[in-house]
Amino acid sequence: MPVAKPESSDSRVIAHVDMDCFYVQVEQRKKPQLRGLPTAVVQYNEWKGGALIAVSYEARKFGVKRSMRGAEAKEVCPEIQLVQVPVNRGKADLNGYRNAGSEVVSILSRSGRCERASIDEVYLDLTDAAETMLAENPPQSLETIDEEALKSHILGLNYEDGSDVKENVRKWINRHNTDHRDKLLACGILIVAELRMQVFKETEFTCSAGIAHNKMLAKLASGMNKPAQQTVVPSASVNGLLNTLPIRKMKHLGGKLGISLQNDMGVNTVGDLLQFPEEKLQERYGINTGTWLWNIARGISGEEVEGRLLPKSHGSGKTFPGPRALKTVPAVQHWLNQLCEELSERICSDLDQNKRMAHTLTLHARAYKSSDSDSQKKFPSKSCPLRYGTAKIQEDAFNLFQAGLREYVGFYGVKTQGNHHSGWGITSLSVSASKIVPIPSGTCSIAKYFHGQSTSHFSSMQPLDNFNAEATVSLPPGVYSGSECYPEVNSPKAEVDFPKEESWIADTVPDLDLQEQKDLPCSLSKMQDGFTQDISPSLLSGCLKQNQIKQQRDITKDEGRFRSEYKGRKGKRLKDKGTASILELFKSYNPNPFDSSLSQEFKKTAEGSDTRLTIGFEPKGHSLAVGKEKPMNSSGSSYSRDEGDGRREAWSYKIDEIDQSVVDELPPEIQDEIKAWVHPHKWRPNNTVERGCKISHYFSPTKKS
Ligand code: DCP
Repeated sequence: MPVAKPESSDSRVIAHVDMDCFYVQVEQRKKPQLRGLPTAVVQYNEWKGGALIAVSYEARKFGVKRSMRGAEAKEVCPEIQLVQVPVNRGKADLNGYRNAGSEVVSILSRSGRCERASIDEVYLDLTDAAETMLAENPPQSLETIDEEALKSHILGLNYEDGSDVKENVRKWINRHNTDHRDKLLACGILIVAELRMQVFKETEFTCSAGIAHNKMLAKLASGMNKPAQQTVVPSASVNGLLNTLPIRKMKHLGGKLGISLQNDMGVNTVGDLLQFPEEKLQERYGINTGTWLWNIARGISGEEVEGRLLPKSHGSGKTFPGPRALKTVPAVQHWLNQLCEELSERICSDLDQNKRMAHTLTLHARAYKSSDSDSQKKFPSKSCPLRYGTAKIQEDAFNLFQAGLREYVGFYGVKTQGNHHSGWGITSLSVSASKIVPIPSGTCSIAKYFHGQSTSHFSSMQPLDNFNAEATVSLPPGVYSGSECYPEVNSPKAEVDFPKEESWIADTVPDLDLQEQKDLPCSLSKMQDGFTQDISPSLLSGCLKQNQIKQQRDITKDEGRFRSEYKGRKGKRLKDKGTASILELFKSYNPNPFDSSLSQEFKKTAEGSDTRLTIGFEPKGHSLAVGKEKPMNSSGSSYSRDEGDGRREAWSYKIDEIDQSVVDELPPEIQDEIKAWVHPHKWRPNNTVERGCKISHYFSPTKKS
């Protein structure tokens, strides 16, 4: 809930522009023969002719409504033209509508700060444009006023019976003896009328608009006179508008809060709120909400128009109503793959066109259990850091689903029911990509950007299947994080609306995929938050190709810097201690310049043992994780590639060759970890370790302890 600034004398000029029956207009532009005919766009679905999602104004006259199905619409309006939403991957393809919305945004954004609020809605802050007009070319001095502006509806403007409505509007716009705020609104009327005409000329789409001193009032006004009209809210008319406005029509009051105001406080219109002092509202609903309610009753809202032309998130979803509910894991996986493919395409084109990257992948589902007392339980939404590449998104989304399902039905339910009829059904699935941030300007290459993020909060050796582990995304310097930059989502209709970040899920397979990188020599692959980011060249097309050579140079330079810094600190000790050094291993191996910030694993294999010590080393973050695992190969050769583990870059190292001096070269906290892990009692401080008392002894199968 936004907390409003108590500004009662707001002199901004804000417009809310809303396209008329938008999907219908997009389809009519494609098929001009549909223009002027009662038309509706139906969702892909054979049942009863599919659900109507957009209805033309001609069809509305016959009583056709969005809640109807195609068959019902035909009953009330036999001549209605039903157009199906384009379909791709077995689901609605909204790209055409999104792109059409973008065309409109690009025109509207020419006049002031522009916020794309949904697929077909935009807020504009026209204050500067209005002030400039008032100073240079005020409406009062205009001899003729455009026809479109004269058709405006000015709330509170009383017409005498039989008087010329347009003449009244002209007089209002031309007034000299009025306050600065009304004069600014008069400028707003002219600017918005001009913009709407421009949109029509360039796109053939009509839109309606509300013009007021804040977003809340502008939004309320834009829907009052549709289609292709504009409505103005002078400050003197605010009370009149709100007095009769049903409380549930107000943004944020359509749900529980609105119901409580009606039932508990007897508030039926926004104006009814005026009777309560601020303290009373705060007492009942808390400080922020109480103040917000007090303000909206007076038409006060300090919410700013955000300068944002691009969506804050991308989503791809599909519903599976009634008998179409998904009842097996493979069926869910099939659809998840389709959704992820679409999502991947969209985030890649966002990266390519807008140089923006998404950081969070979220899975939402709606589900039911057929035999459950706890029928209120919702399928939990799950998020994890987003890895680029369709296969990775599909894999992660499926893992998120499985984690959600485990929580929803319980581990036992998932295991025992497997692929068979399961007692649960999924009625809606969606995946979304959020936390979309621009690659910082000044970052000359995308590779460098990834490089900057490699200070991971994850170790590469996280426990497998670490579901629900908390993790934090570290954004690179210069990239904003925090709630101001990711305010409440006003996400486009028909896209996914994201709840706040829910539980983070660690990747079940924290693989480094080095082999994959080799196969894709032009791909960029960097550890980001413990996950590998792969971006194929085809996805990055133009933007990446230009940068590749430079990226390689940047990374090699960065790696060099790291090495010299590290060496600077440790140099003296290295010299003294010869080559038996983990750092030397790291230095001597550079399979790929892009790998510099990937975790390198050095596996010290205990001869004859079936367990080995594995050390994951993050050069940039200087973090290290230690674990035991079964050896894949026990060649015992120093510095040999581990052949048994194709997925990871691994090194086998004779454990006998490691003595305390090697461990001494590691950062102290890592030394502590090793000491603690190896055996706290057996470890001797500084060079007092006995020759016969080697790490391998602790793993020896014959060792008794
Ligand atoms: N939409 C959708 N499903 C919904 C609501 C809307 O797919 N439940 C799509 C189709 C609409 C578009 O979003 O054309 C914009 O929605 P609006 O609510 O703005 O409605 P329209 O633009 O269709 O009509 P209006 O002129 O009343 O704004």
